[in-house]
Amino acid sequence: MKNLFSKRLTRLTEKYGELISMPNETSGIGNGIFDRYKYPVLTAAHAPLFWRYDLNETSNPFLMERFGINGVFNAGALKWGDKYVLMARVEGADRKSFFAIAESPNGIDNFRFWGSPVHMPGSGQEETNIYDIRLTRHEDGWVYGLFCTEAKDPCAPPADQSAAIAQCGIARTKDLVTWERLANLRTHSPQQRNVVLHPEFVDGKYAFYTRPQDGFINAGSGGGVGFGLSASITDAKIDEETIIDPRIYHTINEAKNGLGPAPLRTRLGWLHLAHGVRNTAAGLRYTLYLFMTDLNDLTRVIYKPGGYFIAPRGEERVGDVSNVVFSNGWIADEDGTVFIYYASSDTRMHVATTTVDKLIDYVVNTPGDGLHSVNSVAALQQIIDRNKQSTAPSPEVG
Ligand code: M1P
Repeated sequence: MKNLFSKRLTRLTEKYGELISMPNETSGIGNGIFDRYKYPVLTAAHAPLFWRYDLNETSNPFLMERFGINGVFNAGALKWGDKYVLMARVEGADRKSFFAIAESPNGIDNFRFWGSPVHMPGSGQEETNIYDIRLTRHEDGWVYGLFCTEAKDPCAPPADQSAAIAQCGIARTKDLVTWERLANLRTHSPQQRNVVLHPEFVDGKYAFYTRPQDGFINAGSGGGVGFGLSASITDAKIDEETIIDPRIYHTINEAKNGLGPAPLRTRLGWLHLAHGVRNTAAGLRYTLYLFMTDLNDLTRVIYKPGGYFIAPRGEERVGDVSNVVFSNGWIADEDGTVFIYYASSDTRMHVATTTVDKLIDYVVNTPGDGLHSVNSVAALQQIIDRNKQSTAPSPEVG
């Protein structure tokens, strides 16, 4: 038995060490807008062995996994000193999610989880599950985490064991270890998910991006990404939500949408990353898109490229909830590099890299969605015609 335990432990330790120190590299030639990477940056297998296994031979002679991890995805992100930090949604085999922090020296590989998961205090209200944190370094000096807090719908009939209510939980920290839980956000919408705190005060108030929704899954009359102000953060309440990025028929976000991470301030405007959802015969398809709002009027969209920015590709398309990419974390470095952390199919985390300048070029110069095929053809023809007139040598332009 001793042989079995120690052999297995040696093998597990070797494999784990190889995984967490594996270098990452860009994959393919890319589209000029961003680079994808060959390997995911965080997976269930990155969870430390000392979380998953009882490493005592007496109590676990077969060295069995005692706490299964199902997925690591939908991570908030922050530069912390010189480290790239992800606050991931870790989902156990029991389907409960919790948060855990992993850090990397370079943002693209060698992510290692901190010793223990985050012990997020409760809100005093019924709370079954917490997930999808957005981290905001606010100008008031705190780091805030806004996340979805979910509980069983108390009005659901006993036969319905899946009806749930989603609300926005709020917590703040100075060290990413100790979190102070604040009251959940109150709005007039029956449910909220994908709520994000803006990093700056607006008219002396805390500004929130929201996603009002009628039901747990369906946005219903919740018309898209909303915006609202609250005088208080310790007891946040939004009286008026303005929809700034509506759902639109026959686009990538016709079923629903939601903001990703907190927006980045650029010289031209606030850069936003969001997810859009459409229905297909195979189920919902989640893609990521970008838009930019005015620096002074945060409710005014000034640029919005048509279509998606990142869509699930290759193995990203398959997982627990297939055909999904989702992002709630990005990091802009001082040299202008942007690390976009996105999850695929509610299973694993990836990184894509680009620069602020490239993203600005993308939002300004990519044709908007003309909403009809005829307009798409016109936009395409414009590019073809410009290329025909161009003096640059281009043998393929007929
Ligand atoms: O399963 C895809 C995503 O579904 C939800 O996002 P949304 O509220 O926009 O539909 C969330 O549960 C999210 O965690 C999940 O990745």
